[in-house]
Parts: sequence; structure tokens; C-alpha cells
Amino acid sequence: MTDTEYYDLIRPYDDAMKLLLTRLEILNHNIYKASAENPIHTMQYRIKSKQSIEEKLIRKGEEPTLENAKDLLQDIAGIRIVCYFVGDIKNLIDMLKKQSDLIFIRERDYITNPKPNGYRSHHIILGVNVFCLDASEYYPVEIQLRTISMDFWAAMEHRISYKKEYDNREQRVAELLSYADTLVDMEKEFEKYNENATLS
Ligand code: 0O2
Repeated sequence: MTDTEYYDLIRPYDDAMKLLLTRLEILNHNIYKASAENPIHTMQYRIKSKQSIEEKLIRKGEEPTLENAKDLLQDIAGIRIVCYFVGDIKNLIDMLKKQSDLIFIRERDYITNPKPNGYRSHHIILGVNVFCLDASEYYPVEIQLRTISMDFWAAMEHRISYKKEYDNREQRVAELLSYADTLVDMEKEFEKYNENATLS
């Protein structure tokens, strides 16, 4: 994929991501009508780099071409939402699924069913309609929703273990899993302070 092809590829994904970020800002301010609190702690977003797109296609056994990127990758645009409570994640997902102009494509609920290594997050892929001069097309945006403690664990695990080769892997993986369990217990304690457990 040439640099020009890459920039042509990502432009509509970038537009789709910006449209969704604005929608999320609005939901964040309006979701808890009866409360002064908002569900979102922080949001991050990124467009996958050219190198990352090519590496992912090669890992999937595919040619790293423009067409394959468009056909096979649904995380070219990505938003990570860090919430205070697990309940906030559920409420936000319910609201997102009710947005009639967004298409629900797929979700992976690693909070209900954590990965064997302890990874937790709720991933949802939504299609966002991007209008050009004489046409419109839906582009996928991957949203990863996590609590602060899930984000802490995932960031550390990404840094020290995810897709990495190192000695004593078994031991580190077991330690990371036990930290994940500790964080789940702590998170449950904090949940009792959640005043917006059900949507108000
Ligand atoms: P990176 O380095 O974050 O960009 P897919 O091909 O996307 O349909 P995939 O990749 O299995 O299938 O999708 P999944 O399970 O929804 O995971 C996508 C992303 O979630 C990953 O992106 C990571 O960002 C994150 N993730 C998934 N599993 C783990 C994990 O065990 N630990 C950590 N720290 N993050 C995880 P990438 O592209 O794999 O990697």
C-alpha cells in the first residue's frame, strides 16, 4: 500500500470517528438526566497506522492491500471509552444501540466473559454513515468500553505481555491473571457507590 493509498483509505474512517465522538460527547452530557454526573471518565481515539494495518493483514494471512484493509479490518478507526462504573458501560451501550442512524455490526463482551488471560472490555463495532458530495457509505468504528481499572490492567498487560516473546511467560501470565481477579473484586466494592446503576 502506498502512502497516498493509505491517506485516501483513512479519510472517511477519520470522518466517521469524528461524527461518533461528537455523538458520544452528547450522550455523555445527557444520559443521566436526573444527575450531575457523567458516565465517561476519558475518551481516546486513533486511526490505525499504515504499519499496523499491514501487520494485521499479514497476521491474518492476507495481502496488505488497500482492498483487503477495507474488506477485512473493522478497527481502522477506534475509540476507547473509559467509564467510572461497569453499569455506565451497560447504559452507554444500550443508548448507542438505540441510535437509529448508526448500524450495529458486532460486539464482543469480554466483561461478561473475560479472556483467559484476564482481559476485560466490551468491544462494539458500529457503522457510521459518511456523506460525500453525491453519495454516502457506512464505515465501521470499533469502540472499546472499559472501566478505569480494566484500562489500567489492559494498558500494563499490553506493555509487558500482549503479543510479546519473553522468558518465564507462564509465571507472568499467571501473575497478571491474579491482578485482574483482584481488580474485579475491588471494582465490585466501588459499584455500591454507583448512583446511576439503572438509567435515570
Ligand atoms: P493493538 O496492538 O491494540 O492494536 P479482529 O481481527 O479485530 O476482528 P481481534 O483482533 O481478535 O479480531 O478482536 P478483539 O478480540 O475484539 O481485539 C481487538 C483489540 O482489543 C486488540 O487490538 C487490543 O487493542 C484489544 N485486546 C484484545 N485482547 C487483548 C488482550 O488480551 N490484552 C490487551 N491488552 N488488549 C487486548 P489489536 O489490533 O489486537 O492490538
